[in-house]
Amino acid sequence: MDVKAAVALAPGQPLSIEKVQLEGPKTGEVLVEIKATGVCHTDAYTLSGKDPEGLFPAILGHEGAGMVVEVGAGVISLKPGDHVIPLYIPECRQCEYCLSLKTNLCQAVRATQGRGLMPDGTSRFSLGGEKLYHYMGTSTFSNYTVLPEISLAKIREDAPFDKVCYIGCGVTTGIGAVINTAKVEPGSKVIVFGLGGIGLNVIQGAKMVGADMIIGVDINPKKRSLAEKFGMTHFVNPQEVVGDLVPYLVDLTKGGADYTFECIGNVKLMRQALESCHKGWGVSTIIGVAGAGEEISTRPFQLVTGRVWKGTAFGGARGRTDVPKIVDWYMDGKINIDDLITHVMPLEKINDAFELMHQGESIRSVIMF
Ligand code: NAD
Ligand code: AHE
Ligand code: ZN
Repeated sequence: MDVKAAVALAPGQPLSIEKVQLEGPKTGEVLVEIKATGVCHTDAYTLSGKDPEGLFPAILGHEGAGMVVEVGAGVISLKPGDHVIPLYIPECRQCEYCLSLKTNLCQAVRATQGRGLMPDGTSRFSLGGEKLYHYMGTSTFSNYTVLPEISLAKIREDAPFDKVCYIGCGVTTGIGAVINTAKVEPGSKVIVFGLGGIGLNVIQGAKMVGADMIIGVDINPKKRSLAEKFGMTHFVNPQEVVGDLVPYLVDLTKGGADYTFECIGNVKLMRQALESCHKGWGVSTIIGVAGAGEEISTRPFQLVTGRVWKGTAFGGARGRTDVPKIVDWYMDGKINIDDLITHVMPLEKINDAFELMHQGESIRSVIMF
């Protein structure tokens, strides 16, 4: 079938709106009509050419919501009409990783997904006869896409697509990092580096679990008021700090934070986030994605003296199990998504969403099909 998609033809170039050809679902696959998709910083990262797994031409997008149109042979958990959120980390419930219950990093389709292909090693998308790569197993910048059954979370039908699409990445990543990965306790002191679409959800999660002090660090002062609305108690602009940021934060927290989160993708700030942690027990969680070839460093003494460095993908969430619950939280008013969606636009305007992100003007832009 012909579908409408924003195609990343080459790194660093604007997306191109094209009529693309999409093959139907094969065994174990599902055709989904995407109703809405968020634009995450990771899409911009891959488009920039800094992602070692970035392939071109491709259809990016990994923060969608939509409806099942058709299922391939052998699909048992979904049927046409079901509402779904695509998962860039699937949950097969059968692989060594899923069965370990120690990680959410299901590996069932990871190898082919990382090569921009469906599990059988082929692509369903093409443009004028030329193969297009899938992206993160989701390719939500298309009004129709094909995914493995295990890469779809079935959600309730009264949840609005234009809001819950954000649960497909940013909301779950931020809140999940607090609850599943760091396991922040009530009364904690927390520092969040980066107050964008992820960092504000970390703040929302920290507030939910009862953190006392929630410090937000960002070079953009325009992020302050929304962060305060979500529970930030102190704002620090590194450009206004006299001297080094780390001793300033250690002083502000009277010895260091119990938990810090890096939500930018900057390896220098990852180090500062670790070193702002409390001696003996502080835990720093890396969420931000750094460019190809970049490395983190610190003095090993930071770890010897009890600080812990962690990382998280999709907030440690097991998608098919946890995403429907997070949709319920939203529908029950336990979490705020609406105030984080600052811009809504049609697919034709998707390059504006990237521009707004780069200008620091948006938290989340949502594309509605
Ligand atoms: P965003 O662009 O919305 O937010 C980034 C924020 O960082 C902005 O507010 C910006 O002003 C701030 N910032 C930039 N440079 C800074 C500096 N030097 N000091 C302080 N603040 C600075 O991005 P986002 O969508 O929130 O994504 C954040 C990061 O998280 C990205 O690297 C993204 O790829 C990554 N991410 C990771 C996961 C995961 O599963 N690990 C999931 C989603 C996103
Ligand atoms: N492809 C990159 C890494 C990108 C990355 O870290 N992706 C995160 C999700 S970011 C969502 O906005 C993730 O889930 N990683 C786990 C995985 O298996 O991909 C690289 O460096 O190669
Ligand atoms: Zn994302």
